[in-house]
Amino acid sequence: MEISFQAKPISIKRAEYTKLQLLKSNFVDIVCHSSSDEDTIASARAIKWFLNKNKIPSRIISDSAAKTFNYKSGDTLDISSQKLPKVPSGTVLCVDFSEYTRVSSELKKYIEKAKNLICIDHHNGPEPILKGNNIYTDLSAKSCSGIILRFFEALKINPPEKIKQILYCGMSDDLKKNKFLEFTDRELFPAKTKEFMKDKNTKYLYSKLESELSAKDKIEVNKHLNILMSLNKPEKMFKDSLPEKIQYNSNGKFGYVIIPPNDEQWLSLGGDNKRTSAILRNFRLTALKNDSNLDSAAVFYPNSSGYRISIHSKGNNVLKIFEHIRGLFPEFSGGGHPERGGGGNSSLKPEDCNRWINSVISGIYDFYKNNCPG
Ligand SMILES: [Mn+2]
Repeated sequence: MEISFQAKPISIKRAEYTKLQLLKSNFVDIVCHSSSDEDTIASARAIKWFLNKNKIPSRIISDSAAKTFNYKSGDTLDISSQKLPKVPSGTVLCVDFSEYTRVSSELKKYIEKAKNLICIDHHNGPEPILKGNNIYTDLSAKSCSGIILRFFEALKINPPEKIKQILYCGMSDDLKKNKFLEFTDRELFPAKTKEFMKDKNTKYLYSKLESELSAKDKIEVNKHLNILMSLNKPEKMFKDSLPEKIQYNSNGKFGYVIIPPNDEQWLSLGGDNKRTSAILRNFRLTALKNDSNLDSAAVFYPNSSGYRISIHSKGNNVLKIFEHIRGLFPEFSGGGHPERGGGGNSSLKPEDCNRWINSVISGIYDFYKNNCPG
């Protein structure tokens, strides 16, 4: 039997084996990874629909309150991992992850006790849960939703429109993260990148859903995913206010906005969440694009655990900047990639926040004084 479960067409034998594993269960716990995203939730919901059709009871489990992430969340999360019994009563199916590092230690203990365990995934990691026939990983797949769609295709199952719409959402969100799709504030629908066009399987699966869904269904999903195109009035006002608040260092290489700890506008938008962070990200990228002299753009903002900085750099200086701050201010914690990163302190006390902001800003000023004179 083939080992891998490809986002390319799946062999009927392979799909039938998975189906059998699922349908011989008296109950299925469908587990999503921590910080559940659209792809893991979509995969879980599609499998739950399939089990339900076959009269197998199941529930969806996650460490985090998935309802803040996921599309049409009403019936998403059946049980949080904190409320689980000690031992699973039936099969445990992990979707969109296959390593223990993706769940809490409580959920890990629960998964370990399963008598029958199955994983469907498109990631690879250092601490795999399973080896053998019950793990189906396809590293070529750009979303777990795509693998689920291939599973249905092999079994000649045509899911209802609602399930296809959910899979379209899961797939689109992962394609966005993989930079296969790009959402802008000019078009509701995402642009397909060169990488997308080169990937035959992704192209096939995405186009299949695109052609089978109504315009209304697709618009609904893209409005949900494209935050910048669906801002409400207060969010739009916040977005427009950011460029007016920008401050610069003396040579104009570094621009930043400070959102004070008790900023009313920020709090009325719900503080740090998926929507406000999309607005802040757009601000940084737009500032960099519109100002050729600017090398990095940052926002300082409060969240529930303390005070944070998020920064983008055109010259790929983020990690160098963080290293420089640490040289002057050893307790600074931050990381990420050369072009974007973040850091934070873990105190909400105003005096700690102010001291932290001042240290970070003076560290960055010092970096640009030394590295980009003029
Ligand atoms: Mn995924």
